[in-house]
Amino acid sequence: MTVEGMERAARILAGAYRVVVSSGAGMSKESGIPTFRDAMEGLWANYDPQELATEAGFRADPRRVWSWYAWRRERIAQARPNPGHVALVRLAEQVPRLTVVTQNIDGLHARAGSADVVELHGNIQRVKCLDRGHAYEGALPPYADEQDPPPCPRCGSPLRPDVVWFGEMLPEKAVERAWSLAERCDAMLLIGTSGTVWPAAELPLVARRHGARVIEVNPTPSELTHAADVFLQGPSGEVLPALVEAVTRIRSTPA
Ligand code: BV8
Repeated sequence: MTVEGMERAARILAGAYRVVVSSGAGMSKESGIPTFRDAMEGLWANYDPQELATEAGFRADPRRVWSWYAWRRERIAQARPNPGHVALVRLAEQVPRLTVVTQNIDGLHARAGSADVVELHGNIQRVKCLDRGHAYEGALPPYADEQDPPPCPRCGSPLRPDVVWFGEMLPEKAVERAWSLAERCDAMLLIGTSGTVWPAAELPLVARRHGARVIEVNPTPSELTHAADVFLQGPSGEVLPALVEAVTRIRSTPA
């Protein structure tokens, strides 16, 4: 990450009215949550997330998929927002409008204090039933630690995590809001995503097409780096605090 790159990125953000952050699993890596592309750890080393995170995978082996999510929920419960999440809360105090659009289901942006978060792929702390979509917010029903997916209290069909599985449509309202913000923003801050999962990967391309400047933060180039005006190479937990400090300095210096 060069000093010039950081300065350029800070100037873009300091001059922006509407900023959209688009975050992926890399944002939560420094909170101890493995990304999808990390070799799946321990118990899950030999399972493919793209097989488990599907309705077919759930119907084929409900206990295995329910346990995978219970294991992930447990890891997320022990995780804390990292300095990258906190830096985005600080950034929202520096720019007039900032919305976080995330592919992550861990809820860490909200837990860090981000007030305006769009969850494109749902949230692991919510469950819904397989047949009717009856949703249950917040603390899981008392049987959450059961091995098998519990029955929906209203219709009896198995409960499943309220997340978007591969092959499933994204929540309509989240898509509408995210794409409309991407079309209208002055700058998009793209953080910790490989850009391999669609349609979320399209967001920076939409923003760019509508004249926004795109800044990417990632330790390695992604499939979207070609669309970035500035690429800040490094972990978000280190880059974002430095970036927001530079934005704050520029915005507090009289023009
Ligand atoms: C759909 C919830 C309509 C579940 C997830 C074109 C258009 C539309 C669909 C498709 C399409 N092409 C293909 C598809 C199908 C599919 C898809 O994209 N497949 C991929 C694999 C090719 N898309 C879908 O199925 C979507 N549905 O479009 O519906 C439809 C319906 C039927 C048929 C066609 C279309 C639904 C996709 C949502 C799936 N659900 N999550 C769960 O979590 O269990 S996806 C899940 O994986 C995450 O949410 C996230 O989106 C994705 C992981 O990606 P990343 O976040 O980018 O993370 P990744 O591990 O890949 O990379 C980590 C990055 O972090 C790396 O770049 C790394 O360098 C960086 N990093 C590492 N350390 C750090 C760091 N960065 C910063 N700091 C660090 N310290």
